[in-house]
Amino acid sequence: MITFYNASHLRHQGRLEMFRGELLPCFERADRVETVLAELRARRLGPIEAPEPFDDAPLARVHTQRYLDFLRTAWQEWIALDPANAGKDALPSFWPIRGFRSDRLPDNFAARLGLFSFDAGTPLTAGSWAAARGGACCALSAVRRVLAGERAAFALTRPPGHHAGVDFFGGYCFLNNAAIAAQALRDGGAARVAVLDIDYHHGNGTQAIFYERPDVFFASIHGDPRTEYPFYLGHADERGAGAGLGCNLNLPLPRGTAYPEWQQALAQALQAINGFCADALVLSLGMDTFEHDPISGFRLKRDDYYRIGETLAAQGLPIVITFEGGYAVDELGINTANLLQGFEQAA
Ligand code: OKP
Ligand code: ZN
Repeated sequence: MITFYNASHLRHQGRLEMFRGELLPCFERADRVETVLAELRARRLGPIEAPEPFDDAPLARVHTQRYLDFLRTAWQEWIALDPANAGKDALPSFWPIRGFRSDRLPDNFAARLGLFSFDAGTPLTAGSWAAARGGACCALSAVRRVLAGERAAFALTRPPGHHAGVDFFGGYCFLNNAAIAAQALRDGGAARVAVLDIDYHHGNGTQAIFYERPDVFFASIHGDPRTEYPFYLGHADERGAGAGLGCNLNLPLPRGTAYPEWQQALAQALQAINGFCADALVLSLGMDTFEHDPISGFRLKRDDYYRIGETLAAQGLPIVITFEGGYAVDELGINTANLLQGFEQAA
């Protein structure tokens, strides 16, 4: 399988994230992607290429121009507040919750930072825009290959994307790579596209982007939002709205779920995707379902990932894979390569 990797991900290295009243070192670290890259190379799982360049147009198919402009200029504005900010990351601490106005852009940068975000766990750094953009270019390059007839392509992206919405960042995500890929597949001729999200955390951004769309099906298997991040979306009764009613499937599972129950949810999601008659699949590949993930609660084991890869290959659709979460860095490369190898051997 071809992998797209962009070294500019190294420019996004958040320092601290807010958790329960203290600032902790970021879980979303650059070595996550480096360990996956090393394992793919060691197993010779296929060519590794740099992404092709793309302009902002395919990003603006998913995100608002106002949000993209904010991301592009955010760092300059952050250091303009105070030159000493160059040594710190920007973390929001104000948000326009119910009853506040979000139609007016505040002049104050800290107020704008909160307007375009939903948590204090996603530091914006000097290189965040470059890194996120490079990741989106990996996803778009993978789409281009699949549209040209390749069965599968892997975008080894970080920061991840599935929590980012039309105009907000959060959950370590800035640009929604899976949504950008799904939209690019649509724009490239695929009439119906399914997004399958198997990250431990619900892909609230992707769901919201396509919630009223009949042409993009979203299915997600994740920790139950009653107890798990992102808390405010991802319940089983969210089935789509308007023309998109019936095109959203959430399969929340309790903390502690192991592979036998998890794979039943996978079979259910794939059955729904079959019923939708998708022409192409985007896989939001979060690897934080692993039993030793430090921030998640499922109990998948390393060999389970071979089986997942085989199951996805048996499904038969062309597939664009975007990398999402996964924080057990020591095993992350092995687990990810297991899934891709399982796919390749069954494809
Ligand atoms: C991003 B992705 C950890 C708290 C968790 C945010 C989790 C974001 C997950 N101390 N906070 O879906 O893997
Ligand atoms: Zn996750």
